[in-house]
Amino acid sequence: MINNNESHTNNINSIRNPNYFIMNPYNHIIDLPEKIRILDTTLREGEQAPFVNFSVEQRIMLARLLDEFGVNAIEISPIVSENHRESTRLIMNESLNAEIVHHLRALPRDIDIALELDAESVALFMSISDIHLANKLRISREEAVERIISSVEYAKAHGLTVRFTLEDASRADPEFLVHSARIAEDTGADRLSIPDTLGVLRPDGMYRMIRLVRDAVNIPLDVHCHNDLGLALANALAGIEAGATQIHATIDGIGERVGITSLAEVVVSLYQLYGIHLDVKMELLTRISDLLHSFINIDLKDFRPIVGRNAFRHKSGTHLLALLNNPASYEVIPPEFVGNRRRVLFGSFSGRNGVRILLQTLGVNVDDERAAQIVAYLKKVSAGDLFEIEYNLPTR
Ligand code: HCA
Ligand code: CU
Repeated sequence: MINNNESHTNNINSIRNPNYFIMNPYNHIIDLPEKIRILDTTLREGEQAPFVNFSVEQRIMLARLLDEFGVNAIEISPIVSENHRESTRLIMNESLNAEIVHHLRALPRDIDIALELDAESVALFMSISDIHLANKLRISREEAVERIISSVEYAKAHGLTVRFTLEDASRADPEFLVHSARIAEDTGADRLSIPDTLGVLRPDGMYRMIRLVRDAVNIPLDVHCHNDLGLALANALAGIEAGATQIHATIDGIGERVGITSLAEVVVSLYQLYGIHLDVKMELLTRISDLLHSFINIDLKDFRPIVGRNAFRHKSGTHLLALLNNPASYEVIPPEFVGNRRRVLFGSFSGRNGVRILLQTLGVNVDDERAAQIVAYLKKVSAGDLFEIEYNLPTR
């Protein structure tokens, strides 16, 4: 039976039945990092989920409850809109115990937004896979390396704690992954996130990827696992076994397409399958999930991998541009392969390019300037996701 003499496990102390909390003999004990941290990204990744849009008050309520639960970090993106900036400012005023991580593109102008908010901790993200470099960022590997250096230098020069996210790491050339990780470390990054952005890894693949980076750098690593094939929890656990020390999760696993590792599933699995005592109030988990669902009206069937509506539903504008160039940029398999459909949401997350391209498919041509005005308006009124368009890419 797992030792349960810690104060936060009161709810477990009250469960006297000895048949619970037994270490299964097939789950042999593994040497795990001493301190595993949980980063909740419901307010960032979660809000990238189709038809999930929070108000300022709702973001604050979620942050408070997640903090009371005991997550180590709460990630939020102040760059999305004025309204997100205000939410970030108010959440920072709450003096929570959790580290508040500002999620930004690896660009000085995004870092400036965080600095204006007196951020202490930032996460800079930039793709490093060739498919994303070519279709999303349209830069070379050399330019990507320069961006890592200039953004990390800029953030460090302003005294920030810096995580660098090597987006789409799992589809990047392993040598370039290692090179990028070393560059980020040498420039001063404090930790790295090594995400499986499209959910393409098996657990043993995740294990090898994390091992590879861990053997190359000394700074701590985060795992961020997408659920496109239903492996987000398994892959996060494999990443921890390989030496990562921080897991990204969201309430009920909501996120881009079908989402990422679920907070409740991962913290209970760490306890039940590994005997890891996190300093968290497990008894709040159901309330946390209920709070989320009182704010949004989503059908969790939509979040089923492969067959759910969200499996090929795209929300963010930058993803759309990459999709148009090459749909494999943000799809693990083509929707037709499983009889599903590609859908793109029109709304305040669409961005200038997204708005322009989507209106074009409806026969409305707007130039860049007009598209920018529309986006500014959609953000100002917090329009959220307004409608979706079935989006069949031109055959090439
Ligand atoms: C995205 C980016 C990201 C970033 C993860 C991280 C991913 O798709 O919008 O910062 O650790 O999955 O790569 O969510
Ligand atoms: Cu993600």
